[in-house]
Amino acid sequence: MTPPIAPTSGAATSIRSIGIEIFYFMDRWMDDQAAYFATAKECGYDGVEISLMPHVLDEHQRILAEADRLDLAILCSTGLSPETDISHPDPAVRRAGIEFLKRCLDTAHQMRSPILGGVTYAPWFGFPDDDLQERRFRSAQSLHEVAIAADAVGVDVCVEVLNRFESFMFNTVEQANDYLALVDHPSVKIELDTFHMNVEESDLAAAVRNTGSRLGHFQVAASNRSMPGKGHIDWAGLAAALDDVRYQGWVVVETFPNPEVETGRSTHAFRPLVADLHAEAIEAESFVRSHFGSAAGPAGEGQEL
Ligand code: LER
Repeated sequence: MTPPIAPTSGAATSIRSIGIEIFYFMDRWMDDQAAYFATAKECGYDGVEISLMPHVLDEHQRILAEADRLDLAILCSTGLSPETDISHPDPAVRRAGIEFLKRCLDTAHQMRSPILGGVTYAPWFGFPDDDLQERRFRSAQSLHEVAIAADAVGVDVCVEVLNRFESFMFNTVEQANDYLALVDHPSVKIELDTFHMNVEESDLAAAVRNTGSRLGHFQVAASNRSMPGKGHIDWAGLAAALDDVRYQGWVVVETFPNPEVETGRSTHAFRPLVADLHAEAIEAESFVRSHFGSAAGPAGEGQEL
């Protein structure tokens, strides 16, 4: 599942794998994620990004077996609850969060995922009214301990940069770089998503370059969270920036397109973002593979992670 590294001489390209976040196909967060793997495979994807919610940890072997049956790779993400908030002032809550993330890392390792991505630093949509800088310090300190466990199992922890309406922790690459400096461990990387970047960054390609070798995961959606290829993002410019930072990880389509169901409603889709779920997943796979599926780069130089 690791994409090949460029050979050692001459102009070179390596292949990037293309995935889809499985919630795209799902109505409710608690539905069985594995039930949609066959559809993702039919749409042409190399892998599926899943969320390691607590009940998923308990049944990860069944989920992995279904992915293996379909020859699909798995990428793991997760999220924290108010009870597992690693930025919380109460050390017992932070401890619960650190132990939860360590369990997710073990599971990600067993599922052969190179990353544990998502909102791994505080609860998604959590906006506390106490000192936010203290929250950032505590979160980074907790994540340092998690990173040591990540290193031991060879999985990178990625922190997703979200827009201001979904997290306070960091909303730009510049802020995420500052947070990573506080964490101070090479097993923690940055996850970027073109939808969030479009809200917060002045120049998306420059933001990718500013992430550099810290880029650990890349998600794509249009500027208005319809499918990649629509909207006004400069896809060719982003592809060039990924090449410049020698990104060799996955490129994953992520959107929650249906306003009639829980996954869409809770991510603020109040109008349909796709007309035909299946057909647009196929179109997006082809668009993303043609733009991002191969990484041009100086020969012999893999990504420095
Ligand atoms: C939500 O906007 C999002 O981007 C997810 O990846 C959060 O887990």
